Amino acid sequence: MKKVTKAPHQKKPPLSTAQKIKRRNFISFSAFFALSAGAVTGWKWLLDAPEETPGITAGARAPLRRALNKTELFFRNFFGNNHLVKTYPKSRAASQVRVNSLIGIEDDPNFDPKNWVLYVKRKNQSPLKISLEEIKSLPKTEIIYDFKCVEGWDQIQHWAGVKLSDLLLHYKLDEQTKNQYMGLETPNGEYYVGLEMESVLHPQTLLAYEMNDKPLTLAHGAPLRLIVPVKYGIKNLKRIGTMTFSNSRPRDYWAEQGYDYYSGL
Ligand SMILES: Nc1nc2c(c(=O)[nH]1)N[C@H]1C(S)=C(S)[C@@H](COP(=O)(O)O)O[C@H]1N2
Ligand SMILES: [Mo]
Repeated sequence: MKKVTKAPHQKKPPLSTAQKIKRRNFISFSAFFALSAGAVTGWKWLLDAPEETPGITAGARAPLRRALNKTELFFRNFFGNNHLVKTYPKSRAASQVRVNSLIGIEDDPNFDPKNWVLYVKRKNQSPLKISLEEIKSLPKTEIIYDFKCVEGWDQIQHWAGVKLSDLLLHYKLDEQTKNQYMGLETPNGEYYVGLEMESVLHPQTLLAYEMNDKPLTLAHGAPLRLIVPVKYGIKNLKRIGTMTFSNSRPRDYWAEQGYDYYSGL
């Protein structure tokens, strides 16, 4: 009789299905126990972690609070004043700038830009009257960005003027900026917009008196128009006559027609 000997190089027989299941179960359970141990250790670490100063954050554990703070910071940076609209080199700016609509401009034939002043209405005080010369004496800021209209067109445009926040600071209107909203209207009151203070104070928001390094044309809002890059065109009021402050939403021409009041980008 021949002796049957296993050759030393012979492969192990393949695992049966039952063996495979056993082995998988073993691996799964080992992993489960290892992860559980890790989770318990992590949980204990969290419980033993110092509490945040009570009263400020309702006693959340410091590591959790740190995560929350990071999240909040992310959203504030994203939606707040540190989120800047993309800008372009001057060479990209359109030379033929589109004129879109002229409500409050074409229907005011007696308007004389030479007699123009900006009226700033203040609670319990007489309105401030600011001339274009005074506005031009403040630091000039320019921006080249993609202007977007809700009607579906956009164009890279170049505007210059005074930062709205600079003007508010210069005329010591900080008390007024504690209000939630600013309202802006044409001198004849036929076009009007409302803006939340966050967009008003945004570092790219301008009161513009120049386009492509030249004084504004009447069709583009001379002598002074709003450029608020975080908003659609409808909020960029041309020919500003009056400025108001309030804690309730100021009237807004297109919001009254059913457009989004915020109209942000
Ligand atoms: N006074 C006034 N401002 C206005 C408008 C308007 O009709 N009247 N139209 C708005 C809209 S819808 C857009 S898209 C922009 C267009 O500005 P532009 O004509 O300089 O391109 O102005 C905004 N400001
Ligand atoms: Mo628009």
